[in-house]
Amino acid sequence: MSPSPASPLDALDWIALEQQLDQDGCAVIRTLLRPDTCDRLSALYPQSEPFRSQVIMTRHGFGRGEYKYLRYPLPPVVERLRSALYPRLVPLANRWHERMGLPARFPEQHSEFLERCHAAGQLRPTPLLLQYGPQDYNCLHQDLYGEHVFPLQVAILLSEPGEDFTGGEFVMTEQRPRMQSRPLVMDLRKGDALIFAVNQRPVKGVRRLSGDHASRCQPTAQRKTAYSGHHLPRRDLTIMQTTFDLFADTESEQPRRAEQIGEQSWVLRGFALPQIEQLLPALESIIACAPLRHMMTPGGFSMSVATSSCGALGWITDRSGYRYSSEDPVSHRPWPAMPEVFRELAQTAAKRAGFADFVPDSCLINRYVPGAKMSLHQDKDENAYEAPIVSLSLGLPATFLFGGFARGDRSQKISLLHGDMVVWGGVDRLRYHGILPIKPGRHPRLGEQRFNLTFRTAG
Ligand SMILES: O=C(O)CCC(=O)C(=O)O
Ligand SMILES: [Mn+2]
Repeated sequence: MSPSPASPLDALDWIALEQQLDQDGCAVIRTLLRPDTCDRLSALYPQSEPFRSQVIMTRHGFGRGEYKYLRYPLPPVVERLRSALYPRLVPLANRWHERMGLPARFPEQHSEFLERCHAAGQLRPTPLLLQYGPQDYNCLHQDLYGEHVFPLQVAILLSEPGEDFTGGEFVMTEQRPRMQSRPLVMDLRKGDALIFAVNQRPVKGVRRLSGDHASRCQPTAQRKTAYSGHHLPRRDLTIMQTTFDLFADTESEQPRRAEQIGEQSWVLRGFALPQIEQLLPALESIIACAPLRHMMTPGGFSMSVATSSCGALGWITDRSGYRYSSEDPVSHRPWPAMPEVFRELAQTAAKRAGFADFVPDSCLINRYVPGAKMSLHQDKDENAYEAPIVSLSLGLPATFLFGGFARGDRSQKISLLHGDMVVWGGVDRLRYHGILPIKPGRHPRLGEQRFNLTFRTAG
């Protein structure tokens, strides 16, 4: 049989595959790609043209190894597989959603689903090639890229176990309510495709969400050839993986530009990106000295964001109110000093927005995980309002609400991405503002979280 690219799908027993997916949350299609097709895809890896970005996993604590996201136009075989597999999986995806009480239903054709993703700002393709060498691994994780999530994804092994590499098993765990999580080790060969749940699926006898995690881990992908000399061509473990949705535009590639959002208010897109390699380690060391904590509002609620501070003064809240304090109420020590790279960035951003003499003495650090938010409020715990507010967004995208001078005034909705800054002051200094609940996602640098740094002159 020499099938045309889509025809192997027709020959498959989709009833059995669905049953398997229902039962285990994953199913294997044997030899979905022929060995020569696998080799052609793996051979793309060293090239740069087919890819839009590369992730070195150690840099983000994701594991060890690297992966590259394919750019549009996708290699024809990937494009065909994605659109041919999707309609086969839609009935099951819709059934899962119905059983889990999730409102979204998926359209029949992949092109229609892509349109829906586009409308929500999810524009970038998610197919990727992962490459693991000796000792590389990938920590357990989920692939969630935006608001629209198709509940099933596919990984195809492009290398031959035992020949190209040893180890490197694909592991999935399933978290079950009130039970130990169940690990599954997949036995895959070159060209085999694994269809698996992205995050949640219904489980028999459990009517509500199962809290199921489909994840993978590659312990010790070791080349057999590694033992026989270093001159052999490097043949590692390569995997092609794709979800059926699209990436939200979370990457640090937004061009630098300034957008005026009020008389004395600006969004400075991508403003912090040139300093990002200095900013992230500085942030990390502050959090190591003054760990993030969920503070209590005066009304007795725990804030959904976790906070810390650096600089002479740190913003705090507890049952006795909102205020600034020169010491960390947890350690009773002064807050960590404000790193020079923070101060300089805040000053240049303020200057760009027309506030030449900004001297911040406080930097509040807010950490949002998906679902966390900040209700509309004014920043008015500072001693004086001459100085502007300078805020930096890092990690997952957020929708910033920028309102008027009364809580009920209409707000602009502004999407803030990694590296964007917002400055407001002067006549706009007391505008109401807030953050809508953060959508699920995984930022390539910071994972499943957003950080906001707010620079103020408080004292
Ligand atoms: O997270 C943000 O972008 C805003 C934070 C904020 O307004 C605040 O902490 O006062
Ligand atoms: Mn604020």
